[in-house]
Amino acid sequence: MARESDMLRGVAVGMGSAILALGVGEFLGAALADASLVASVGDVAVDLAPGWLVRRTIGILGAAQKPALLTGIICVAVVLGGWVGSRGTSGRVALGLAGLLGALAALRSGAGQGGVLAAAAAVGVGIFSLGASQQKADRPAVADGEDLHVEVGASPFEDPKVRAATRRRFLGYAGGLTVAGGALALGSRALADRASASYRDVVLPSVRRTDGDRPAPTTTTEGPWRPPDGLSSWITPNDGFYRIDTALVVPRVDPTSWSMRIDGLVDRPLTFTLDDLLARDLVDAAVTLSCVSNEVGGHLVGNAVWTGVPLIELLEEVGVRPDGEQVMGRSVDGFSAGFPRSVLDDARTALVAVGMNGDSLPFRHGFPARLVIAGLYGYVSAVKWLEQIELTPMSVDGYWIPRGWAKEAPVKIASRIDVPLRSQTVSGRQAVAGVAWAPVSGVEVVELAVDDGPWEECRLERGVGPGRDGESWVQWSTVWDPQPGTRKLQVRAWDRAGQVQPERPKHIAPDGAEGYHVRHIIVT
Ligand SMILES: Nc1nc2c(c(=O)[nH]1)N[C@H]1C(S)=C(S)[C@@H](COP(=O)(O)O)O[C@H]1N2
Ligand SMILES: [Mo]
Repeated sequence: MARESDMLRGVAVGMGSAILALGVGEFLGAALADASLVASVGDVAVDLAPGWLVRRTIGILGAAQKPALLTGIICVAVVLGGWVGSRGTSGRVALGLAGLLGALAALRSGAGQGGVLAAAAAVGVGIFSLGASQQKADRPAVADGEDLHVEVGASPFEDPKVRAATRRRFLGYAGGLTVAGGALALGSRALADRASASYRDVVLPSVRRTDGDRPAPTTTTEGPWRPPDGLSSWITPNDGFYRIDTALVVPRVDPTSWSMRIDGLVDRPLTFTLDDLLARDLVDAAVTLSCVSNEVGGHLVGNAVWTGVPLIELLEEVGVRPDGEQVMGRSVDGFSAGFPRSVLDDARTALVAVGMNGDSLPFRHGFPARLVIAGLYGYVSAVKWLEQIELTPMSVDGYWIPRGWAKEAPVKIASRIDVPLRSQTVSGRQAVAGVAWAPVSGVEVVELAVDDGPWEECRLERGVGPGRDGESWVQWSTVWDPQPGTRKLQVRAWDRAGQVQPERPKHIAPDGAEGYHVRHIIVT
């Protein structure tokens, strides 16, 4: 009898602890990283789910798919919490693992260290509240105003009055946890809403120009093309765009008081407010942004349509002096990145960007303004939460240079296999596909080799969007009729200057990874 109620108490407290942990995770996630742990886990679930299932559930559940998924995740977490509460140590291990999962999902969705911190705090609070209830369990409640009369040798819990009081106290405790968790979750929504209010006030003008040369989309002789399941979309959606920065807490800059100055080795230093920038003739351009830390086959790369003011126009207005050889961007959070001004001579896209894929910049990607320079790794160019552009001699170093990364960092030619998915078992005729980039000249050819056989040219889709053709990645695909066994797929790209992607594997440090992306696929 006591056993059974012990267990029920454990379940109730476990569930309450799970709700409190979720609330803490959501609140800190919103406060630190502008992210929701539950939503991050949902994204992972969607990514891991087979394409047909996702499409089917969208078909059945429609727009309710996302809320249904999120509700599902919360329910699973609460049930798991109940189970955890009914166990001792093994439950805590499970809780730790759940937290690790949340942290990984948060990292994957670009929540950064703030997301990991939120997940860790959630687990910590969960374990603490379970532990606190354990201590209570060791001390029975005293029934209202009465002394305890306990038979020697019997557990105090055997006394029905004590049992009732203890049960009440535990239910009260579990209820308290639930209320606290719910309040925190509501608080996290309020935080997110308050932030997005200032965000929504910033509206991009609807009329924009493109400076690019992207050719009109053509249909190849092979006919219209349907992207295979699992192939990265040509435009990376904002909430799926990788995030890399040193910020523990995502800066939430107030757009009404923000301004950016251009100074240093210039004739006329100038300051621009956000309204100043928005009132100008804005340009749209699709540009692929990559992190120098992107491993061969990695996902620290994405393609977006950036909206902004051409940097070159702003530099002309301030009048750069001849010794102003370096463009050094600085952020509100003390980050800096610089590149030679001569990089801009080839008329590549270089923007003080205020928009990303038609919206204002998301907080995580630099609201209200950032630099985007085609063909340069982010760490020497793509300053988010931009506050200053300083013209300096080359001797001044940005944030990552004294930390061992190369001073100059053009993006290297690279290609990636997206489908078949890693460790997928396949059979029969099917697509092999992926993305390749070689800014700013552009990808000329992508080739695939099976089992170290001959290199075969793949079909390219150059994407439909504004901007200069060479500055965005291309999607490549081919049809593969595999023989059973373990097969080795290898991809490489050539740029329009006739350079092939370097074959010899090279570490990301100091100036970016090299080597062919290889994927071993089991064919049945
Ligand atoms: N303020 C600030 N801007 C920054 C960084 C940073 O740490 N702080 N990291 C840079 C690096 S290393 C990269 S790869 C890009 C990533 O941009 P994203 O997070 O929008 O993908 O931002 C760049 N801009
Ligand atoms: Mo980076």
